[in-house]
Amino acid sequence: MRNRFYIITSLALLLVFGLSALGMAKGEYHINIGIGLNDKSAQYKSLVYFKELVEKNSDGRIKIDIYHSSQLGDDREMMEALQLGVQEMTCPSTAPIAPFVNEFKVFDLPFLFPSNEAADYVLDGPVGQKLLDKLADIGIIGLAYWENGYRHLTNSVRPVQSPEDVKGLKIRTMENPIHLAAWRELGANPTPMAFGEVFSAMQQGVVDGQENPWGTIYLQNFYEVQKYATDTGHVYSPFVLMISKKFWDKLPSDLQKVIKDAAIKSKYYNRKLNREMNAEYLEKLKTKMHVTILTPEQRAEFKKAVQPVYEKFADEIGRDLIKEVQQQIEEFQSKK
Ligand code: TK8
Repeated sequence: MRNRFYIITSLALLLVFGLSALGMAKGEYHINIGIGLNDKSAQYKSLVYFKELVEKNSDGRIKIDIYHSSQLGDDREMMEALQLGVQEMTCPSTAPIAPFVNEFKVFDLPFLFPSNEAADYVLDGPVGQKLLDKLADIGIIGLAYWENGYRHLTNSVRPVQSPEDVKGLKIRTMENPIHLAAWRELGANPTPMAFGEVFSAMQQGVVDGQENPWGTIYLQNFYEVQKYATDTGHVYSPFVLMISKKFWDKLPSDLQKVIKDAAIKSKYYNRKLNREMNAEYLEKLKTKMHVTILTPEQRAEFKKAVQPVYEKFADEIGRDLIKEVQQQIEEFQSKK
């Protein structure tokens, strides 16, 4: 009888200590981050940097696991999981955020930002912050703008030098009405699709082309199923590093600060790395694909062709918001 008592107590103690040791190893708080890109992307590498900062500065109280290549779902599904509190973090482009928070559509306007630096200025300024804050209404905390970058067209049919060449091409776009409208203005036949399906859709000929930054085109092996690329740079895609509000509200404020600080610090890391990688992979792609580099006059043709989109979506986005962003861009340009 006695023996049994001892055995049971020591087993119970073992279990309690064992679990708490496990708990310590795993951290008091556990964050799963999911993204669509693979583990070679600047985004993944920046998340590793973020994870290291958070784990170190929280003294191991927060433990982070990163899942790449849409293992946890596509951008829309992951945002829904954040709302429900069943996934803690993700980092989508602003385009798939727009169906959740309408104002984000402003960043989908083609040829809006004249440079990376102009984008930084607007995103890090009052308008950028105002939009991040709006995410709270849908149960998400926007931590920082990271960078996906300028998007460029690829296709498997022909070299593209003018809007004329785009006519009839079946182009995959992100799930966003402004992107669809812009490609329609160019005479393309656009189809919205989650990122995880893009490679096989191109491989099977369901679509002729897609558009993404150079790093993605190279690192996701898109060049294996796409012959032609053009540096259209038709839109700049910001990423938003975001966290579930349900999870956030449970965190003590010192740990919220650790996460917030790490998000900002890795934002600078991410932008620098992303710009270096996009430049490097453009050069690599030139050895794998037929790459057309547009003259400023040729790019202006594309810009002109998509202009109707601004007026068509002005009311939906909000004329004041568009004006505010444009004023910020002008402010940046005049400071240069
Ligand atoms: C990855 C996406 C991707 C985006 C797209 O989850 O869907 O084309 O550019 O990077 O956010």
